[in-house]
Order: sequence, then structure tokens, then C-alpha cells
Amino acid sequence: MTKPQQFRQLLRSGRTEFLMEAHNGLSAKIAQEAGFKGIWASGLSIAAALGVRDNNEASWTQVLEVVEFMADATDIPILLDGDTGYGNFNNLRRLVRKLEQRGVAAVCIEDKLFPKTNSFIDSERQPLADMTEFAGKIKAAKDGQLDANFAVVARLEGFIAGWDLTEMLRRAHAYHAAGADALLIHSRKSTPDQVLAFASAWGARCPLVIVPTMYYSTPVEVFEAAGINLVIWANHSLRASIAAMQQACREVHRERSVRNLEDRVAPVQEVFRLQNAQELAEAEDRYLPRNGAAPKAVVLAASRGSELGEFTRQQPKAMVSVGGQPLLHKLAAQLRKEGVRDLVVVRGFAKDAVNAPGARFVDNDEHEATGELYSLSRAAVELEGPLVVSYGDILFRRFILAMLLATDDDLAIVVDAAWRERNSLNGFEDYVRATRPHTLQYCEDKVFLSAMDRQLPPETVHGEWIGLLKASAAGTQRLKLALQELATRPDFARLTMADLFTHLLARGEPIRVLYTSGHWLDVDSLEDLSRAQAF
Ligand code: SPV
Ligand code: MG
Repeated sequence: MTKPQQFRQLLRSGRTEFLMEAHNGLSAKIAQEAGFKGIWASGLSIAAALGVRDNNEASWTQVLEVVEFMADATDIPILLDGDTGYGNFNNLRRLVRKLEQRGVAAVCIEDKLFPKTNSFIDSERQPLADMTEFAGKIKAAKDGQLDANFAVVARLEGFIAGWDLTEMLRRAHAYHAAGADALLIHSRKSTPDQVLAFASAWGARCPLVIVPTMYYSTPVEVFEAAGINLVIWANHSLRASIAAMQQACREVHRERSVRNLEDRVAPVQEVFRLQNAQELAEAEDRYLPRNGAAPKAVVLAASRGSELGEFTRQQPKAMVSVGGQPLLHKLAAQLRKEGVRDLVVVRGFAKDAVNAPGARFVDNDEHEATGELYSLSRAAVELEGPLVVSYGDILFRRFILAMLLATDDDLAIVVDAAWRERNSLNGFEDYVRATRPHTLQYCEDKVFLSAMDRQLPPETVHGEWIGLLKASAAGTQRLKLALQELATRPDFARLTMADLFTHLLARGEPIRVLYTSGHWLDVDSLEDLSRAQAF
């Protein structure tokens, strides 16, 4: 159904339906997600969100721009609060055309004079429009619309301005005859008697719309019993956000910190979700060139990690939850943030339990009897172009990957110089000796790998490889060749990444070393896991 069709159905559903106020794309989306079937684009709220008064201070094209963002962000119909139509019949019919072009389902116009004032400010001093002139405006809007389902709601301000039911009915008949699809009966009383009296006198001649801002304590069953078709909650998202923002701003100013607020505000990830950032990431995969500068990543995630006990009974350690998210998902997000668009995961243990958004998978079904190089060789066809190879059980600060990707060396690895301070050494560390140790002084000379081995004598060790390797397109070809050569060895199935580096060194390939001091972790033990939760 088109949005105008949806709106028409709300007016004619035979039930009392509800519209929620919104004032920008974000609040419109939130209203839709909460379950509302339609949106009230409130003049008051849009003006307030723009920082101006509800007196036509924002121009009609500025309002049009806001409502276009709202329509783009949602799939449900929007009824725009068109105030008095921003001029005479001619301005209104042009507005209707523009609203139709921008996916807005309906407009509401009120029988006051331009520039209007909000109904709850000096209401009795506000003159009503001439009834005949206003009826002509409605007719012009209806004649001007291209989509037969676009709706024009005529809003009667008579009760607000102090007129009685007789005058309201006189005007209602005139606006109905002019073609209004529904009548909005506004009241500023704290009880609903005016709108109920009108509904009872008017009957079912056409749908009725109300705005219970002042008589908010009336149960909706009263409106249902009176046959009200549409109830508008006219400004409550705006007011909710004002209260929340005031509280947050005061607190942050007072405390000079956002520390205490963090748990009470929407996470940044929620902002991204509301913006549908995921769709863009997927579109980038489809439409941006892959084999330019963007590296591909191969993540080695085949091993179970039995040291983690219960946690890895039915899933490999790459899928263990860290801070509410599987390790592999976090790693994938970090890779994506640095521009990796193609992610290949080598899985083995409990492979059906392995997933990551947007990743492709390669299987090492011999994972129990094989090592890292065997896993990497499963992805041999993927070894093309610039490449990142990562262990599947590591997390690192963003700068580490950024620094690695920024090097122009064909092969580069990240080495932790603070390896002695790690409190969970377990004998499986890839110890590194380099052309020189890490120094805090700036030094122009590049550092290269001299040896990598789990058995290096501690006094000769300069650091520990963290499990991240970068290769340029040419470097990837060298990796591939080394892998093919090693594959002829009888013990190939048991070889590790350290064996690959040793082989590359023997072939005379320079491997750049980039030092870090901490800022990463791997998850080999339960102790590591609890540290990872806090990383
Ligand atoms: C609005 O939300 O802008 C309205 C409703 O027009 S009211 O503020 O009640 O007049
Ligand atoms: Mg308004």
C-alpha cells in the first residue's frame, strides 16, 4: 500500500487509531519502531527542534525539508501539520504538490490566519479565518492533488478561540462540503466535553481527529466509545527528549565528565542501527572496488580452545562472548573500521556455530589434527591482493591495525615489546627476535624480523607476535609461494605461523616489525577471558 492509502485506511479502519508526534527523521523512525501506524509531523515540535517559535518563523520550504527526511526514514504515513497553509489557496495547492512529491500522505490545515500562533498561547485573541475563504482553500488543495488518496484534514479552531458548538458545526459542514477528508476538532479544555459534544452532534458524516494534549487524562476508551477515528499524541517525543537532554546536559556540566551518564544513554551502536549503517556497509561491499587499496582479511578461527572449558563445549573460542558480543564479531567490526571489506574466516571446530556479519567461510575439517598453516592453506585461493592475516582470538586497539595498514612494506607484523608484563604466558607465544629492540626514542631505521620461535631463549627475545600480519599484493604472492613450498614437507599439517615466517626469512624476505607496548590481548585461558571482558 502507498502511504496515502495507508493513511486513508487509518481514517476508515472502524477503530480508534493513533498518530505519534515526530519532528525529524530520527524521532519518526523511533515512532515507527515503537509500533505506531502513522506519524504527526507537528508544527510546534518541528519549530521547537529548529530552535524557533510556532509562529511560522520556519519557512514552509524549511518545514518541507524536515518532513522529507521523516518520510525517507519511515514506511508509515505522515500527516503534516500544515498550519494555515502558509498563505492563501494558491500557496496551499503548491504545498500539496510538493508534499505528494516527497512521500507525505496527508496535510492538516487550521482555520486561522497567517502567521499563526500555537493554539495554547493567547488562544482567545486569535482570529479565525473567514469560513468561505477557508473552504475555498480546502477545495483548491483537493483539486490540486494528483494522488486521489492524498488526504486533507480540516482543523477547526473555533472551540480554542471561544466559539460554541453551533459555530463549529456551521464551519464543519462548510469544510466537509468543500472536500475535507476528515475534521480535526481541537480543544484546550482539560476535559473532553467539547470534542465529545461535537462528535455526538456530527455523527459519522466524516472521520474525526482529536489532539488530547490538555485533556490527556481521559482514558482512550472514552474516545473509542465516541467513535473518534484518529487520536494524535501531538508533542510527546519532543517533550521526552527535552527532559532527557536537560537532565544529561546539567549532569555532564556539573560533573565535568560523561562517566556516570554512559550507562543511561543510548549506546553509539544504537545510533548506528537507527541510521541503518549496516545497509551501507553491505552496499560498499557490492559497489566499491574490492581489489584497489582495500585489503582482504583471512581470520584463523578453527581451533576449539579447550582451555576455556564450558565456554567452548559447543563453539570455538572465536565465538565466545566478550562484553556481550562474540570475539569474532568484534574482530570483524575492527577490521571493517579500518577498511577491510572482504572477510574470510577459516572455521573448524563446531563450524556451524561460527558466524560474523558479512563474512565468507572456508572449512578446515581436519582441525583437530592440524595447525595454523594447514588452516591458512585451506584459504589458498583467497590469497590474492593486499591481505591481513589475523588469529581469531585476539583483540587490539584500533591504532594497531591502522599502523599496520599504513606501512608500505610488502610484509609486516605487529610485535608486543611489553611481552614480559603479560600475566598469562602459557608457552604458546610466538617469540620474536628483531634487528633491534623497541626503544621509546624516535628512530628512523626500520626494524625487521630476525627470528620467530616458541623456544627462543628469553634473553634474546625482543617481543611477542600478536597474531596480526599484513601483506601487500606482492607480499601475498610471496606468502602463497612459501606456503606451497612448505606444503611438500611431511610435517606440514602440524606447522605454525612461526614456521611460515622462518621459511620466509630463509628465503631472504624482509618482514617489517612494528612494535606496540601492550594494547592488545589474546584469549587462551579463562583468565584471559575475564580480562577480555574489560578490554
Ligand atoms: C502541533 O503539534 O503543532 C499542533 C497541535 O498544532 S497543538 O500544539 O496542540 O496546537
Ligand atoms: Mg501546530
